[in-house]
Amino acid sequence: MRVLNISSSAAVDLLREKGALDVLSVVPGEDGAAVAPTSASTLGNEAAARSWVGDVESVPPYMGPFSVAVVDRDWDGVGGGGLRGALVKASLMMRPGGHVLVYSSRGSLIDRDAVATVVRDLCFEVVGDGGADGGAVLLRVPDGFAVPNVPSPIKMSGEVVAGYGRGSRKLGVPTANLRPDDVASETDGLPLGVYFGFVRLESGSGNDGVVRKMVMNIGRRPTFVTDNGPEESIEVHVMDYDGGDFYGERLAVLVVGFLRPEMKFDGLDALLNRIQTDIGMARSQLDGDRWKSLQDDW
Ligand code: RBF
Ligand code: MG
Repeated sequence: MRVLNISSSAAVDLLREKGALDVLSVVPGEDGAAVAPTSASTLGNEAAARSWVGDVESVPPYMGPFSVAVVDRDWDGVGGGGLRGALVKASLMMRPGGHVLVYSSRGSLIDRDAVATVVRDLCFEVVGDGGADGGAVLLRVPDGFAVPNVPSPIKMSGEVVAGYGRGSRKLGVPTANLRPDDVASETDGLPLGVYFGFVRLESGSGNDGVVRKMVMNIGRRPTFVTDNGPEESIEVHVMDYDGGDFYGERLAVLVVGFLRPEMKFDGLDALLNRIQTDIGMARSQLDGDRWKSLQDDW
């Protein structure tokens, strides 16, 4: 079990005593310093305690995924993005079924509703608080990254319309944009961000009856659009498909999981990199026991 410790090193001994194999502690300091092993092995096969010098937002994704994260809201390593920044970053590195414990080493109350608001657009459910005294709040990543707080899977169907810039094909991640009105009742209230599930053509000449895997972005594309955009777009990338576009046809979509909020990336490369990660995560979830059986049955 790999643990991300965003609190003082006092927690490390306890975590290892409780069986954590590998604890990565975020230690405030100059960003980007190499990971310093404090035990003989850093391979994850033996108990190891490592430190990342910098704040949590600079922890490289390859150091995860984590089953547990411990977040002291008052720890310097939480960084400039505050609790929100730390929880966004943690959410990008957690395994499904993993837990995040949020507490305050200064003994301040952690308000459950306030934390729920902070994580509203992250793949966490608030599963409890750390006691009646409000000392901590516990978050959980749903099994299979199931969409939190709404009954899922979510089935929707929409006509494919022209996107804004038709840029996604050039980017190497072609997307079919669903007409927002067609899916408004199903997407209403869902946070902006990246979802995954299955897709099939409902009609049209290219209808081969095949159900494919998909990732879907609901959002305003803040990496490219700065004026908040005219309208949310609902873009479906059909995985393992290199046929033509679907303009004018209808797609049936089954949304099963949610990966992350929509984010403003530092340029195209960073966005494309993350989209490849999204696709990889979606693929491994959709091939797993939890979702696979849905593929042919919806
Ligand atoms: N655009 C963003 O600005 N931020 C994102 O986090 C983001 N995530 C995406 C994830 C996926 C899986 C896909 C297919 C698209 C995403 N986009 C995102 C939209 C992307 O900017 C868009 O596809 C291109 O601008 C072409 O319209
Ligand atoms: Mg498109």
